[in-house]
Amino acid sequence: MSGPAAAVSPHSAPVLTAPAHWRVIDFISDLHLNAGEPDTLHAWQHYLQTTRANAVFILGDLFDVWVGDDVLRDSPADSPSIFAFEQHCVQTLHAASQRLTVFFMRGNRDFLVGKAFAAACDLTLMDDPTVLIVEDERYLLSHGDSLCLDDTDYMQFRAMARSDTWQRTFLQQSLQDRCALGKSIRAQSEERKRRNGQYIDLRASAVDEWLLANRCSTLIHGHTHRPAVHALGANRRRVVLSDWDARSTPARTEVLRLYTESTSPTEPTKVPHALRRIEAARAHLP
Ligand SMILES: [Mn+2]
Repeated sequence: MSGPAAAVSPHSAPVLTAPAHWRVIDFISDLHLNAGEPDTLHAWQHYLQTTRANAVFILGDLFDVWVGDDVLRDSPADSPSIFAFEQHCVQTLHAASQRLTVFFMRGNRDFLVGKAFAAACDLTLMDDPTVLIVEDERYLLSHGDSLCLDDTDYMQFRAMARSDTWQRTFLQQSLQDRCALGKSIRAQSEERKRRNGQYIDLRASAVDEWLLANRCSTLIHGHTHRPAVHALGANRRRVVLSDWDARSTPARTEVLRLYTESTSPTEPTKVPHALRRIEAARAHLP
């Protein structure tokens, strides 16, 4: 839909209408894929190969870090690329895109994902936020970080890092320098979290404002790693996705699944739709 830096007014979010033949729609986010966690990578690959969803929406932070789409062109003649992991993930997404429809929204870790990545994966980039209409019901999709307005340090960084100038300057540096810088930005952010001693949630008034402005009753987002359904006023709700960690006990590989009107697995579909949390390994089941 747009380039990496595109600023979108949350008050007139782009709209995507689910085609009538979609029966099952999956939402995932915050997998934080990285070469150091092969179990989570394998769980995600198996999920994409087996899910019965017609469409998968990846709502940000699929990657722990993304330093630029040119990692996909890195192919040294005499040794494997240090970006073999990223290249492998792109192949996985491309294979999935031949079987189902894949959408990708950038998170705060992979905001430098761009058009070359989307083309290589054969997927569709989405703006944050985007309205998804399923059988007349309007869902607002977001990564969620842009609503954490009380995290002032992060909001400052975000404004800077999403600017064209910052991104151009960053992308002009060598891949090695970008990796080092990415690491230090992540370390600073972890340090800030430790100092704050608590996580900062989305600001409730801003959530309300976004939902109202886009005539949606449900916000689906990730980012906070605090899976929950928050009931808001006036029949509105905020559904928060889980992060993934296949090595934790129990493993966290959660998929939020939406069943459209005609496909409720065991019972008549709840109004407006059944939303269920399922484990990735069971994604092939009804
Ligand atoms: Mn995030």
